[in-house]
Amino acid sequence: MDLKELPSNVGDDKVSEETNILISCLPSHTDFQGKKLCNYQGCWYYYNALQGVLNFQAGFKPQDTDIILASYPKSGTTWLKALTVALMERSKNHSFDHHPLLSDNPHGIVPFLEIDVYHESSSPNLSKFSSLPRLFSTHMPMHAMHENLKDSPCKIVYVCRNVKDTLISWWFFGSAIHKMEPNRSLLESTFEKFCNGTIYYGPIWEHVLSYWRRSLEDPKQVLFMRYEEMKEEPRGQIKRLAEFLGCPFTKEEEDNGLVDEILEFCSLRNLSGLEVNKIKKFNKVDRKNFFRKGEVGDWKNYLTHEMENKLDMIIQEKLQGSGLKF
Ligand code: PAP
Repeated sequence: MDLKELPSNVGDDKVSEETNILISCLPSHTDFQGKKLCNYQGCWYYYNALQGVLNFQAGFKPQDTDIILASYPKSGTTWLKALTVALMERSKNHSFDHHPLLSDNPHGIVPFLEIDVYHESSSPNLSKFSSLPRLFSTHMPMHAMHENLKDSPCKIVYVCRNVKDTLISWWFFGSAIHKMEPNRSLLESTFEKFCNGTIYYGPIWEHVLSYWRRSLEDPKQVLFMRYEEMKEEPRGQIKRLAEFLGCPFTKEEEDNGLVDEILEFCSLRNLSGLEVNKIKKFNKVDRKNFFRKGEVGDWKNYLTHEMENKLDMIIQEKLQGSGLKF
């Protein structure tokens, strides 16, 4: 497939001379289509994404009120973004009639630091983030942001998802953006790469653990959320999110049913049905591809027992002693 049709972070045409020199010293790998990845600070990036990470690390200065929504890809990012936007906007948009989520995709409203904002420059124009708090997102692991954030009280919300469902979601998404049928051969290669960690933003265990540990060290800075808990008890989880963000629901809002209204507005069914999420592209990806089934346990329909056992063993080994379980 022509690289021009793929998201630009997947390519290698935005890389500076200096970054090329760095890359030549880093461990490297290729994905199933031969696109190049390199390992920087323990995480695998496509070359353009690495350039974005380096630009971010060189230029990002947090403000105290910044909010960063973080995730491993396919873990519930779109949902978390929509919920956060709806929570922050609720004082302005009581009726949901002129809501920002009606005119843009959650990814357009809450851009990725390394993939969008700092993609091409370490000093981007941040004027569109003039209203506070500034809302950003990232798929970088926590340690990639450590130096930039170490003296900042800014808040980070991390959403984590069952590894097996994340893998299946990734397989479907990867197939869709490459305009392929989600076939077994691609599932098997995605599975292998998940297992050995050589996948974009992988290894997933290091990613999740980086935020898990930080959330234990400083629960005021990092809120660790789980996709499965958001599905199981959405009301409790959205209230937890609102409290962490410093905008808890008032009794009046609760009595007026606002919690349920926001949940319904941000539901997969509602968001995927909005015209704005059906027609346009985000970073060359059809917006509709960010919405699929949104189920817990969909992996059972696709992974063999052998795959399940292998992943379980790896998960157990990697998370041992961390207190985190899947
Ligand atoms: P991204 O990393 O590319 O942004 P992300 O949003 O993290 O993707 O994950 C996509 C998954 O979230 C999809 O899961 P599935 O493939 O298992 O179905 C998608 O369906 C699901 N998702 C998107 N929006 C919502 C939502 N509003 N509620 C619940 N799940 C959602």
